[in-house]
Amino acid sequence: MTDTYADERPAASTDFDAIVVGAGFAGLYALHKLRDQMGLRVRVFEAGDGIGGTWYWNRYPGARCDIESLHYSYSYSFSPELQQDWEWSEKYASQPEILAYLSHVADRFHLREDIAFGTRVTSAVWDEEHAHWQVGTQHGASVTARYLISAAGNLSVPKTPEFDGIDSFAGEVYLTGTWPHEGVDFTGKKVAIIGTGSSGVQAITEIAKHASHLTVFQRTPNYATPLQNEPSDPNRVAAIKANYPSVREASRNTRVGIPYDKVLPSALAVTPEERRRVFDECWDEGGFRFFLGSFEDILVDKAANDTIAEYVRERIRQRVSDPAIAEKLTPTDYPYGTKRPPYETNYYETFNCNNVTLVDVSGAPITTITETGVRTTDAEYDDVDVVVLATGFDAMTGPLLEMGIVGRGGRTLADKWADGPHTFLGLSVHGFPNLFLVTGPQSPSVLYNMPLAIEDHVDFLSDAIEHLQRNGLDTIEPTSQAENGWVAQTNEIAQHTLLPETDSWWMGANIPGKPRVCMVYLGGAAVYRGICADVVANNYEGFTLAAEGSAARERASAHIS
Ligand code: N01
Repeated sequence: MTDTYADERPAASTDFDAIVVGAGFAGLYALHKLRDQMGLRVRVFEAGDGIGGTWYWNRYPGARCDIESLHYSYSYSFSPELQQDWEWSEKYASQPEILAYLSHVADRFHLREDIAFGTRVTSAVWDEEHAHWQVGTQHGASVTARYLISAAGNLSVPKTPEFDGIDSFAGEVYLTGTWPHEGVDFTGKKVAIIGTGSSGVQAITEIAKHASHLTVFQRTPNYATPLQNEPSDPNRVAAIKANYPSVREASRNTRVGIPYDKVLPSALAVTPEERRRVFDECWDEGGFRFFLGSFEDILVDKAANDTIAEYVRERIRQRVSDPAIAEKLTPTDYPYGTKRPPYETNYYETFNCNNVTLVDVSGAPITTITETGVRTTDAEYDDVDVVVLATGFDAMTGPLLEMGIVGRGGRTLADKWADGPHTFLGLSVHGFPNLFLVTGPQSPSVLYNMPLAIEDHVDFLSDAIEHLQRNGLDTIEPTSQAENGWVAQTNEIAQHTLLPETDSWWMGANIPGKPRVCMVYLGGAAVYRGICADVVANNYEGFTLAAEGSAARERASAHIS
């Protein structure tokens, strides 16, 4: 595939005003906002052959969102007409339905024409002299733009498998994060799946319905709780559509972008009966309500956490017939919610089926994918037709470090982030002017309803660009002082929670050798939005705004002559 934009280059000091990397939720909105509302010249580079980002790649069986599509609104809010027109068929949308929604958005706003598909960005170098980014792609093209916007997602680089021998396996191997578009027929096949995170839990339940045998390799049991999916209720749909602006406003003023209105202060301040009533209610409502809708202190007080953890354990034991299997499926050695909890539909019941075997590899790690199956340090599991890797992602920093970003003085982002991410507000980096990270590390991102988090960041960066243009400025860059303060604040907030205790991708601890540091700002979306608003109100406090590069020189020479 070749890039198609070479002959479109306008006669300007840069090829484009902005380059956006990625055409998922973030890239599509960034393109619409910058191009259609601000009149900028924008090019989107997308590695995939279609729009959708995470919903383009993750097509594994059972893939589905676990934030409610309508009520808590896993969708864009920027267009009231779009909100009214689109109909979600289920409480929690499936991957095909979300992809259809994004496809509708791309068509409705004529976005595809400015997206170069099948084009991965391989380098992005800040040109100090001209104050612009020089962006290279896998096809050898190189273009310039004043602004570089990463909309590359938080979970878009699959983790490199830690096992030897994958290439020698005689059967089929699939990664949940790069699933074949034509689908996979598991009928009558003997399947091995590795990983029991959100992807694994969803895939296991579906694959077990078709495979002749499914062997599940579990290293850490998860606290999976019911999704409670159901068809959309027309009365509820009508009520929300009649009140969309206030629903959105309420979402944005919460911790995670989901307006749970019944959260009580402490699990320890109520009677055991009341606590159980609350947990039962959250369980029955399902999804994130169980994780974040019960008591405020679940993620900060170990004793409070023990109460919900024990509740889930009890539920698991009730649902799994064989007590020995139930024991293996029950997490005991880390607090509830310190790994991102999966949501499920009949996951635990799947292990009551005769065609499903659970292998606990916590004490005997997988070493090799052999020609015929999976080898651990103490056993061999042969006669496998298909291996499915649901082993997760190099989250948050992975997609940014893959892009070959080089800032002022030739310093690479990889070098700057050698001990973990350093950002201001999770959307900008000192030494990397005019670079914006949509839902970057150290923003609320993955713990804030993503479409809303994305819209907030795109609105912030487009306002900043508008501010620069209005004031005849070329660059925006956080000061090192502001950045250091933000990193310290993010880490300090994390230390007040239970999250750092557990190995999770939130902590970078799922990748051997990756710096262990909290990747998410845990102060909550509402607080974070207030901080961003103050930064803007105080004339971009924490940022240096400057006139530099060719635009400044052109203005200066025009002035002299
Ligand atoms: O990845 P994960 P995921 N040997 O990292 C195991 C979002 N998401 O793709 O816990 C054996 O959670 C690993 O074991 P352990 C959501 O934010 C959302 O499932 O490291 N096992 C773990 O069990 C989610 O959190 C949705 O001990 C190995 C699993 O692989 C995020 O994406 C759906 C191993 C990886 O779990 C990532 O989820 C899907 C090894 N060497 C995903 N290496 C919804 O919206 C790894 N594992 C519903």
